[in-house]
Amino acid sequence: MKLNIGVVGVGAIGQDHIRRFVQVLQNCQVVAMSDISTENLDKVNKSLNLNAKTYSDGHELIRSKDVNAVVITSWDPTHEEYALAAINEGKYVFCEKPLAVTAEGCKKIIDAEMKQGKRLLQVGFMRPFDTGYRALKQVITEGQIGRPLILHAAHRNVTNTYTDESIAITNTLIHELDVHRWLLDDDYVSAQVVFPNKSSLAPGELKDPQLVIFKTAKGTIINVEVFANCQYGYDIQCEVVGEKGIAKLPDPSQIVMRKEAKFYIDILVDWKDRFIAAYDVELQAFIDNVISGKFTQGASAWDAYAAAVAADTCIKAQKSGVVESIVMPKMPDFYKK
Ligand code: ISE
Repeated sequence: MKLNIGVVGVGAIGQDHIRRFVQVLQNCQVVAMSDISTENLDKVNKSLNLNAKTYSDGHELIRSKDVNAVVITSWDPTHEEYALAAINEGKYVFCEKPLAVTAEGCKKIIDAEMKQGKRLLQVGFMRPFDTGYRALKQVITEGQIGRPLILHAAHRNVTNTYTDESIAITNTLIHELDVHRWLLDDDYVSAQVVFPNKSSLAPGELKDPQLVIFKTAKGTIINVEVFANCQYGYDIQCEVVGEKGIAKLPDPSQIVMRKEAKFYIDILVDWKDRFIAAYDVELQAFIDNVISGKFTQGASAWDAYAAAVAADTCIKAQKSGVVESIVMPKMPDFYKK
């Protein structure tokens, strides 16, 4: 079986995923694409030698009989409406993160999926497919460092156009909210946000960086530095301090250079390159999930909801400055793997 994919939104990540479907992944073809820019659509068709049908309206693509799986890579605030529309059509969906920008939005998608009576949707959290994060999880799960006590993490982007600190939560920190929960097999119980001096290189009034501190149900303390305009590179760090030792996420392997009296390793700048292999595995997993009829791999709408509940609380904590409780509802059996 070949999956007939329609892609909603052909911005940076949309184009990158289309390239994967066309050149890297098995058992799929891109039959349709939508975007507000017809110029972008034509460019993608041409550059990949594709002949996908183009739409200016994502909803029209979703209704098309030719499409059996919808891949949503549009602007974050539009994910919810497209995911809901696709599920209500009974179509399979791969939705980039965030599934919705609020927990309430994610909950609507959960209700719609449960109403269809079977899993239809996978969310684009790719880090659990990264070999580095997988190795780190294995070390923790095998008890090699003992009980995790503290997790230190950083999510740094070169620059960003965010104008509001809350977007650094829903668009950026959302990855850590998902991956740390998966890594520690735990849930969050509280969050606090602390702002150091604002970087003078961050645009306008944006308070950047920010430090987000969580406590988990099992008692681990997590701190994540979110720095949207760090200038020097795209840098993802994660270090788990356990009772018996420390385990650290490996940096991407790069050539080590000795040159002109310096010893150095390049740092990536484009976030799409940092997890390039993980994106491939994640999207092949989606195709395999659909073909096998069993969503055994990848993040579910419930995982996205759990991350969004924590994200909502972080945004509240940005404003209040105090420790805010996170109350996670119980996962329905429907989402148990
Ligand atoms: C971007 O949207 C992503 O998804 C990247 O993975 C993330 O690291 C980056 O901060 C986001 O802007």
